Amino acid sequence: MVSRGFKEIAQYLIAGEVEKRELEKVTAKIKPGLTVEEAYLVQQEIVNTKLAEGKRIIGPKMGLTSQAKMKQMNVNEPIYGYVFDYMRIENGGKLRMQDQIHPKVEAEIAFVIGEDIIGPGITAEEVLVKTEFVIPALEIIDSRYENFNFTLPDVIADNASTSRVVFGTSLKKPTQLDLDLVGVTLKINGEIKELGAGAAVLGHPAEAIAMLANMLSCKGEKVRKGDVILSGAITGAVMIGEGNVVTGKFAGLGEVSFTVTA
Ligand code: OOG
Ligand code: MG
Repeated sequence: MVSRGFKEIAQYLIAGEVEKRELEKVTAKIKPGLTVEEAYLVQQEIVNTKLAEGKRIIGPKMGLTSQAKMKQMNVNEPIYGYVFDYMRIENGGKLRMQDQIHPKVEAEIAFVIGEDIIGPGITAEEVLVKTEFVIPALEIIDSRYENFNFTLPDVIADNASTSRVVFGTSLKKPTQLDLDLVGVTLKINGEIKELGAGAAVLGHPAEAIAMLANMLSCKGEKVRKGDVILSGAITGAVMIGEGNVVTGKFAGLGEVSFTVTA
């Protein structure tokens, strides 16, 4: 066991992503005592590296915001990470297995932010006022860790398993529907694998964005006008593989889909 700095841990994780290779957990291989605060510093190094490579942030994202996800991953706190432009797949497009390690899909409601949201003390109501549109989304997560097995600091350091995202094309004002009551089905090859409602995410998906604004405020950051933000999976994530046609259907928000190829 060698003690290494946050930059080196970030490089270790980026190598897993780029080389599509499963890694041993950071807390097992490099730094057993990694704290949550340190893990966010590792994540920041990953973000800085990607920005220096010319990649652009679409928005921060929230994860582990539903009981279904927290139970599935055995981690009991919401986290955030960052989604970049190179991760985006067009609606109806293709996810290539060769770009992934062991991908899973999640159905989420995304928020298109119309005005900066600066914590602390932000409420879901304020988020809804400052949200321009809500859109349906499918997130593809691809933990760099063996068997998607991690602790809270490990998954934070790994940019919250973020890998790809597909946004739907329908834009709804958040006042046009009750986001907590939006029913969602997640189908693979026409078969329902998971289903739920927006309320699974902290009672209301806007709560996740409020929590994000409040978490970001601890380091002097904010939710920004123009950010497109995933509020977290409504149901458990589902393993996907070559040949799968994945469809998320959201009541009042429309459909999102993609196909998995070799
Ligand atoms: C961490 C990412 C969780 C969500 O929506 O809950 C996430 C993981 O489960 O690997 O993106
Ligand atoms: Mg997610």
